[in-house]
Amino acid sequence: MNQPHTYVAATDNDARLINPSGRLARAASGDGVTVQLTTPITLISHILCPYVQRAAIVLSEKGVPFERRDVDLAHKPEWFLDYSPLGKTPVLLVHGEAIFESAVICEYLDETFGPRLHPDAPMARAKHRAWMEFSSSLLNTIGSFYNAKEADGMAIQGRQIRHRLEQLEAALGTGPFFDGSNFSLVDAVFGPVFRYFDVFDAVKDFRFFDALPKVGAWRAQLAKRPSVREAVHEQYPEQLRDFLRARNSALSRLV
Ligand SMILES: N[C@@H](CCC(=O)N[C@@H](CS)C(=O)NCC(=O)O)C(=O)O
Repeated sequence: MNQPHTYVAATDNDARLINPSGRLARAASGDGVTVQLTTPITLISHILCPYVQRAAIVLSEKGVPFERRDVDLAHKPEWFLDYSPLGKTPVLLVHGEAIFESAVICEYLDETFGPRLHPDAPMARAKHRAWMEFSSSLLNTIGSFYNAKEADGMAIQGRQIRHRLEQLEAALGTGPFFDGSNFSLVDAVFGPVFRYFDVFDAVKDFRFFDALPKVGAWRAQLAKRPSVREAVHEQYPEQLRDFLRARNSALSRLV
């Protein structure tokens, strides 16, 4: 892993932050600055964590090689807690420095490596950030759905999921991505959200996506995207099913 890699950073400053002693050169084509890196980027991960997947998708969209190190969140190692003040994955290690919080990691990567995934206009960018936050809230609701102890509670959370998906339907344009033809950070954070439903669908027809053509089409687009597909291990569906079975929840009894 100590082979030098060449990356394209957005600005000279970003390139120096990534590798203070690296050689900088203007990219021959287009904007950006090439920088030689000798320090690998490490994504401290958990096999099922949707927030980790966000970072893995962004790294992949930008063609940045990285090493993934999975931790057992049930038995957090000391070195992990040193890097992660909240004890959560993901953590991105860059040149020995740790960044925690997935949205912050995504923004850092977007400011540092091309191509830009956020829109240029401040208003559009603010809206994209807001929908990223919406995806975090939807992930929390999905967690409440699969953790609900009784069927009634699960049904309440299921209605909340449906409501959120209806809100998304109203916010979407003509596609294929959230921002038309551009794959953006919003797509990167919704890929892991939709992945849950592939496993839920195999358990029962919850009809979450009925009569939501735009959300359905977006979900299908993201499921095909290589960066989204490759953000998890091949055994992910079985691993998620095992995890759901072990929740001792209403959903566990159906899995
Ligand atoms: N706001 C955080 C959420 C990360 C998060 O909740 N990670 C979960 C795994 S998916 C975690 O590490 N949980 C362990 C714990 O809370 O103890 C982010 O966006 O990075």
